Amino acid sequence: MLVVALDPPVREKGRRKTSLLVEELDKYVSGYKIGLPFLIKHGRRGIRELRKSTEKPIIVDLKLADIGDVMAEVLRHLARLGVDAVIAHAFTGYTGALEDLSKASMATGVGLIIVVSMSHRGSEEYIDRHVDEFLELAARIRAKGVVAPATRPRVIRHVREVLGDTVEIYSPGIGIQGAEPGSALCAGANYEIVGRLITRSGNPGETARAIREMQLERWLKCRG
Ligand code: O7E
Repeated sequence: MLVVALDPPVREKGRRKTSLLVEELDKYVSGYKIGLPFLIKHGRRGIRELRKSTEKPIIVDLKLADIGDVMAEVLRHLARLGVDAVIAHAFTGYTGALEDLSKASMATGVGLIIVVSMSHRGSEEYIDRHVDEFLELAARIRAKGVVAPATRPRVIRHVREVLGDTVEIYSPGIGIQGAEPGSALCAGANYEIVGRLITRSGNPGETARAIREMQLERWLKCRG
């Protein structure tokens, strides 16, 4: 239900702190998402340390958008580091891009999560006009999940309607970006991705616990 985005916390100093943070968070979360800020700061060693610190899924958010061979190579590297899933854009299309990524995913066991809409306002200017095409692509390559914004629950509802229960929905935009914990789950998401609300808080473990409680409360209310 709760995936923590480990973009470098403001107060974090050095690698060791990631494992301490994970120790605090682990019992409340379903997994971790790391992206370019984490990778630039901590590199492969950081991924290895994170892998050692938790058995929960690790999602690497590279928002891949390249030719197929390059993306497949990236996936093979990530598989060796024990990563569970990677995030890719859909606009590259199938032939020569997502097709190869999908084959690499099946060969390595690293799942694919495809961006079909984003949480910022500018997503409406371009990305959102193609949601249905992106959903078709996600189904075609047997993606494990898609990204849809907590900031626009109607998009989540649409995605759930089109894809049914076959694909997981990951929703960022909770907290600092304005959406309330539990709101994306009520719209049909499986996971809410939360970053700064947790990583910038004085007590990340307690904040994660409180967010889980808010998620559950809201979920119970919206399910009647
Ligand atoms: O606003 P925060 O601090 O809770 O962080 C949100 C995280 O979700 C951050 O890591 C950012 O990269 C990611 N994100 C969005 O904020 N909006 C999007 O549309 C997509 C993502 C994202 O993670 O995409 C892959 C899931």
